[in-house]
Amino acid sequence: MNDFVFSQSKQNIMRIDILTLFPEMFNGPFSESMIKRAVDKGIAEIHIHNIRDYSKNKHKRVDDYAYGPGAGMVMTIQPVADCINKLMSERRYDAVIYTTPDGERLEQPRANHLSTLNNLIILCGHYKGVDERIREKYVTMELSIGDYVLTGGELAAMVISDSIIRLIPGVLSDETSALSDSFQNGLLSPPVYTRPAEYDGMKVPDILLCGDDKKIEEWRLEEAIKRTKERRPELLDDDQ
Ligand code: 6GU
Repeated sequence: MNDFVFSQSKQNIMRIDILTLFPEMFNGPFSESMIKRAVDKGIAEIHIHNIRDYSKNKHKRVDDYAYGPGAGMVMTIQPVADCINKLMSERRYDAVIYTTPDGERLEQPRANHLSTLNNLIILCGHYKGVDERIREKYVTMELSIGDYVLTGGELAAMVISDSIIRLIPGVLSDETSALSDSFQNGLLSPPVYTRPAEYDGMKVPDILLCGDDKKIEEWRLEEAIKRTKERRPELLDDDQ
């Protein structure tokens, strides 16, 4: 087995095991930026498992024709079950997530909840999906990242992992910044500006230069509400 491991430390940290047919896809995104920092700091561990390594088929096959008429390949049970069983014999998992367009849509409250857990498995769907019996026996949560179809569940697994890991305390340099994200208060974010105060005739709103933090916070909230009304009015309809 040549599973890749993105990790530094072993203690009391978020562990995500990702089962995929395309392990190389994870090298770039998980070796950069925020996720890399979380791994380097020992806050998160990400283990990528190549499902093909677990195949007992002599050609290392991991898929087969769907029963019934029509085209389409289905991920077979054996390699996926063997990989999940091995992991489950080593530690307790809080959730086994399957990425699929027919899953529940990932939204901020779900990411918040997942970020409080310790051990997660993410199974990346491919082809026409995995044999239904894997879903029945092992999967506890089926997630989609939106109403469009991707080639496979890998990009979705990266999106899910990123949305979770950035919320773990100590990952973002300014811990409060995750709390002021769009969606955390049910609103989109207000506009932001940095120096210079004037560029090519375009000015920063005067209020941001007034020095009164309370006034600026009020302005930001107004702008956030205005932006949410204009762009995503349905966010304001809900319970708040
Ligand atoms: Cl989780 N998988 C695939 N293949 N497509 C998707 C998706 C997942 N979420 C949105 N589109």
